[in-house]
Amino acid sequence: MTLITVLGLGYVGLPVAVLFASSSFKVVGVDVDEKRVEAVRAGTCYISEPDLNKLLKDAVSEGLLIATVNGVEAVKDSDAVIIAVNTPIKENGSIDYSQLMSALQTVRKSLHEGLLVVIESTLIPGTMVNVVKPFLEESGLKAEKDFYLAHVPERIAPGRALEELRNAPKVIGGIGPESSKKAYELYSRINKNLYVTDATTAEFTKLIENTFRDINIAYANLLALMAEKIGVDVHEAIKLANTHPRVNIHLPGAGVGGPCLTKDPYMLSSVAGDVYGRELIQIARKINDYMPLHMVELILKAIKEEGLEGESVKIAVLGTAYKSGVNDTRASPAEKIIKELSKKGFSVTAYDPYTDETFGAETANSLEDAVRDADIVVIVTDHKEFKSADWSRIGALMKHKIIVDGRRVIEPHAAIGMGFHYYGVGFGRLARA
Ligand code: SAJ
Repeated sequence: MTLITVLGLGYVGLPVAVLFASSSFKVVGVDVDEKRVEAVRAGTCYISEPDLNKLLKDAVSEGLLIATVNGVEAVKDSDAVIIAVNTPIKENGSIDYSQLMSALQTVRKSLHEGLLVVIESTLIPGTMVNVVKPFLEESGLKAEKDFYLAHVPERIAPGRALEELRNAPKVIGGIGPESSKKAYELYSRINKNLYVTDATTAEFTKLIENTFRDINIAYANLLALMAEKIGVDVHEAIKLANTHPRVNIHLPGAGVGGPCLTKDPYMLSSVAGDVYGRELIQIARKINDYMPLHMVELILKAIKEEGLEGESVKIAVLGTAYKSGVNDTRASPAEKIIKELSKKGFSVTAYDPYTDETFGAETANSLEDAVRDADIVVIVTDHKEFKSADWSRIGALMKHKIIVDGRRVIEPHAAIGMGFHYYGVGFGRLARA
């Protein structure tokens, strides 16, 4: 039976480990965090993903998935090792490879003939060839000859991990043809939709996907800011523009969060050197990073126009997760919005049906609790629970019926029809009339 070690049991590593274990592999999950290891051993899932809980429980009870903090021992007996650790961005904008290097150190200590080493973590183009390969070859073993090395970048969107691991196309970037072949064989057991290339192209591919999305969202956000100036409704304009068969403008909003789109464009631009036009990537990031502050501007505008200045304004923030349907709050626009509002001395309450994180705001236990006596409701995340909420009841609970909608959760004219004063990203004044 093929034995796989997965290094890093986070948002990517845990679903990967569980899926391989439920596809009849024997999997050892390794994490430096003992709490995670204990949780997996107990069959408890600490990540909210559809079906993951049950598959994990089954895999553990069948003995197909075990967990340990001892990576060196685990790799010793393995046929393949998959590295799924974080490669986060540092304060100064550079990429922190410390977790990756420590995982590679673990692998190098137990590197042996025939081992396939796969890295799913996101990498700066050139890392596999210039960093990973020489580092592992210091063991005396040669890649492509004694062991195999491939980059198989993770592509899963939180909230759809298992489904995407099984069905979303996956790029296999071997350091050479033998490595690609071995990685292809392994991944074809869980996913039939595989595309083979070289390691550097795979690294580049991963980054250009997320940067494409970030730039597209930035364009939508820029249009939203312009629409507010011109007075039109950006959502209506985008809908109309998208009727063109070759146009697909993304959605503007309260900001771009999550661990990927906020980081990968920086990783990509780090290899741009002096290429003409490289600023495109950075300016898109800047626009998207500005959107939470624009939300605060809209809130201040509402306070002024509604004559609430000088009063102790109570604001209810709906949604702290970085996107709809997940409990993940990493780099969520809500953090910036809440901190900025609290700094200004407003009384801020936050509610999210998926997470308890409130970034220092007062915690509400229900939507009703959050909006009761509030002057302004601020919608940051487009959770389905907010879309289907009874907005006339919400209005009845509020002190002032003012909405600042960052995600077009409510149709503005429906809200206005219910007596709300509606402010929204990209919703211009003429559109209101
Ligand atoms: N957002 C907008 N407007 C849009 C779409 C999204 O403002 O039109 C916002 C969301 O609200 C969220 C942020 O962007 O705050 C990011 O959400 P997302 O759904 O675009 O992406 P992620 O970060 O959850 O996952 C992305 C995915 N990449 C692409 O779609 C190209 C996923 O497939 C990757 O695996 C993941 O990054 C990753 O781990 O790299």
